[in-house]
Amino acid sequence: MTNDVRSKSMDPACQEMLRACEKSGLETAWDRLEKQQPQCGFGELGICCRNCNMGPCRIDPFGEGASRGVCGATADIIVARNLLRSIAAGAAAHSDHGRDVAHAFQLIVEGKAPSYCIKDPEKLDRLMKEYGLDSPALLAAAIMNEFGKQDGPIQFTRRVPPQRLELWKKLGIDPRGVDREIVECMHRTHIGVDNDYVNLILHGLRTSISDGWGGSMIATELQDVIFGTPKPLFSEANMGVIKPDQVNLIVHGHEPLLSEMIVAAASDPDMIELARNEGAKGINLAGICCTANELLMRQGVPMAGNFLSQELIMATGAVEAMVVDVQCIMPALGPLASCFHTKFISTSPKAKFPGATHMEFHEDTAGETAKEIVRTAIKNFRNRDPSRVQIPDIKTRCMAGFSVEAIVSALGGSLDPLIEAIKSGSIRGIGAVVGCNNPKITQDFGHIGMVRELIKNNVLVLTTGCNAQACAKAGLLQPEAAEKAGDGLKGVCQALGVPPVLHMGSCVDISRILVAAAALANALGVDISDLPAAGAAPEWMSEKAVSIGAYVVSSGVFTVLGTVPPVMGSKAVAELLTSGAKDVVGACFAVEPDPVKAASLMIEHIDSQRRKLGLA
Ligand code: XCC
Ligand code: SF4
Repeated sequence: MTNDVRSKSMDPACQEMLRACEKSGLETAWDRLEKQQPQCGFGELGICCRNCNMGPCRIDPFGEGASRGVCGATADIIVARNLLRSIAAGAAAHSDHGRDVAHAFQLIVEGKAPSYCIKDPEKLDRLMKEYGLDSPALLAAAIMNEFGKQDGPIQFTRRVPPQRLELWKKLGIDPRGVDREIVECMHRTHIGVDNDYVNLILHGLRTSISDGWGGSMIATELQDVIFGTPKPLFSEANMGVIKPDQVNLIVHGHEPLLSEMIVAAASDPDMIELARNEGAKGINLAGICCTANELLMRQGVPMAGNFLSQELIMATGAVEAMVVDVQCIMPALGPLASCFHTKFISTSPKAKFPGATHMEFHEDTAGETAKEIVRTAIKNFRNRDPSRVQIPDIKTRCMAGFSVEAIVSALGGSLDPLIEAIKSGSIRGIGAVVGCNNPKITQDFGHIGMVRELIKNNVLVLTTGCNAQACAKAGLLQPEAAEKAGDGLKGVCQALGVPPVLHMGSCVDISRILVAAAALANALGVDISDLPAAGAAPEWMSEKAVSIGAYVVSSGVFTVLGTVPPVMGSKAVAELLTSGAKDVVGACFAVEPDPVKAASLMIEHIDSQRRKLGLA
């Protein structure tokens, strides 16, 4: 059985909890994946269609049965349409998050969200200047307007190098507002509309750009304005951050609008007093998924784990409340919470769960709701059954907070030292490694295998999302991890006192990586596609990751995927994504489940880019 647990996760804390779950008969995602075997082959290949009620239709991948749906759609059409719908869903998730932040920003500016304030007025000024506006109210209105903009362009897309913008315009993929692009995805994939796979995919790229350089970037920028732009700081990661003698409140999901308020409420002296009266030593807050990343980056709140850790964290029996908002929250948490004293609390009107207590969160009453939630957790402390508590004593120190602004200031005020290090070859190139966990891959194995290989080969790694948490747990976010890097990268990291893997935030903060790439390309006078850089999502699973992959490639960055996307049922679409796209947007995808081989692909690409730039 030990072996089995090792094949599920390489995180020792998760392994311990997997064993505990097995012993007490608690079901996890890994068990459910097993029960799904064999998974639907048509679905895996992307060749089933339910877009109208003449169907469902499916194409025979062996060429012996049906080669067209009832309407005549081929595998190429069906695969491309399905891909477009995934991009639409992913872009919608990120951008709806961005919209919520923009809406909160508007309320703050209007004085209608008293629990919030503006923590980074300098960034606010920079944004007003970028928009050519002279008041926060006008900026708020202009940004709200971006989402539904009918004719484009959206302001932040103007951050790309001029070559890239020209290319997007030439291809007709310089996006309009993300809402319009998403609606058009749904329209085009309706029966009998767009049936040209190239045309479909081009619109997918356009939609994804309106996410990366639109909705997601708006989320990042305004979150920085409201909650502060991250600066380097230290914290801890993994389940050992859960404290046996305190009220443990775990925040999970994505939007800091809620979780920042909970941080504030949990440090309120009245609340701490209340916790003491209930027999606890204090209130302990920790995060999961991107909520964890957001709170770590700005507040140094420790991270309990990444996506596949969520059930195992609840299974420690030491969680008084798990508070969630949106995205990547398993509905399995409801039934699991009922096996313990844990209160599973949903907060978003958009996301309710069976077995959850709903405590709805609104900007104007945010502070009060947060206190109510914290109080609920505290009151639940007495219900904890100590005989059922098992907390793996495993945690790792980590350094985070690397916003672009923080990186520039660590470099002494400009990107020049980084450019020099790249030119001299001490830094061979940049690898952006991001994305989820997926039980189809041993948890964190894809992330860690790849990142270790990259830094060993002097590739500076930028990370966000669940990859960042995997790296944190594995000790790769400590300055001492420079020891594991090649000599060149090691020297640079040691001189600056930073780790070889820079944590840039949550998944919407991949926009920070885009901004950094654009700034580097602009400084070198080249396009993003000319940079010695590559991206990867070794364990991706969500539709958001599909949109991310699409906008990263559209921006000109070669990207390796560790789990196979459901496009293999169409040779034409697979070929377009893994090679043809290179001639269109100057970058393409590769699929490579082996993390070390995938890292080699990235390094090969970086080396060939270096040669093209005339660098040794
Ligand atoms: Fe979700 Fe953002 Fe994926 Fe992690 S990396 S599983 S999307 S939390 Ni975004
Ligand atoms: Fe079948 Fe075409 Fe309808 Fe899809 S749109 S379900 S392929 S008939």
